[in-house]
Amino acid sequence: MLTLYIGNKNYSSWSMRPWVLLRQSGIEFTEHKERFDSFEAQSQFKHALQALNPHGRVPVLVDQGLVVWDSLAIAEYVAEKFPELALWPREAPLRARARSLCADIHSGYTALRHHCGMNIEADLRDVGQSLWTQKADLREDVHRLCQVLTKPLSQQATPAMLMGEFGIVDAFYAPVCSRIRTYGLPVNDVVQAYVERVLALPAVQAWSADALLERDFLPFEEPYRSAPESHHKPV
Ligand SMILES: N[C@@H](CCC(=O)N[C@@H](CS)C(=O)NCC(=O)O)C(=O)O
Repeated sequence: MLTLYIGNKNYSSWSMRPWVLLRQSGIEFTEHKERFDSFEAQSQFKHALQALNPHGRVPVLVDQGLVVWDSLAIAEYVAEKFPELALWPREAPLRARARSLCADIHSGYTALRHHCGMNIEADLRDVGQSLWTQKADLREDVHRLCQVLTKPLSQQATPAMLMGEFGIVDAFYAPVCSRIRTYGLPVNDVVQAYVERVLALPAVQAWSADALLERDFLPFEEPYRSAPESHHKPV
C-alpha cells in the first residue's frame, strides 16, 4: 500500500498535486497529514518529515520502505508503477509537451507562486485585483501561462484535459487553477473554461472539500488576512 505524506490541504499546493493524481487515477493509497505547525527546525512538522527525508518537506510517498520525495519524482514513480494508466501521454510528442508544462510549474511561475499562495478557503479577489495592477511579474507569469495553455486547449475537438485524458500535467495545474479562482486572476475564456473543468474533477472537489473542513488558519501562510472568513464559499 502506498502512503502519501501531505501538509494542510488548504495551503499545500505541492501536496495537492500527487494526491489529486492518485485519487483521480483510482490508485489506492493511505493519506498521512502532517499539520503545518511551522517550518522552524524545532517544529513537529519538521521533526516528522525529517524522519523520512533530510529536506523535511511534503509531499513524500512511501511504498514498502521506499521513500520518494518531491512532487515530480512521485509522479514519475507512480507513472512507472502503473504503466497501464498512461499518466503521461502514450505518444512521445505529447509526452514531451506534458513534461515541459510540468517543468514550467515545478521550477517556474515564481511570481505567481510567490504573490498568490494557494488558499482554497479564501476569497482573495480584491487582493488579486490590486496585485494585478501593482505586480508586473505576476502579470507576466499569467500572460505566459495563458500563452502556453491556450494552444493545446484550442486544438481540442471537444473540451478536455490538457493532453486529452486526465494525467500528471492536469494534477500539476490543479493548484494553479485554484489560485486563479481564489485571486480572480484574469485569463482568457479558453483557459478559464479549463480552470473550471479542473476544479470540477472529483479528486479536486474532494481535496477542496477536505480543505474547507480543516478550519486551520495559519498566520504564517496568510500574508493577506488576519482572520478566516466566516462564510466558506462553495467548493
Ligand atoms: N519541489 C518540492 C517542493 C516541496 C515544498 O516546498 N513543500 C512545502 C509545502 S507545500 C514544504 O514542505 N515546506 C516546508 C519547508 O519549506 O520547510 C516538490 O515539488 O515537492
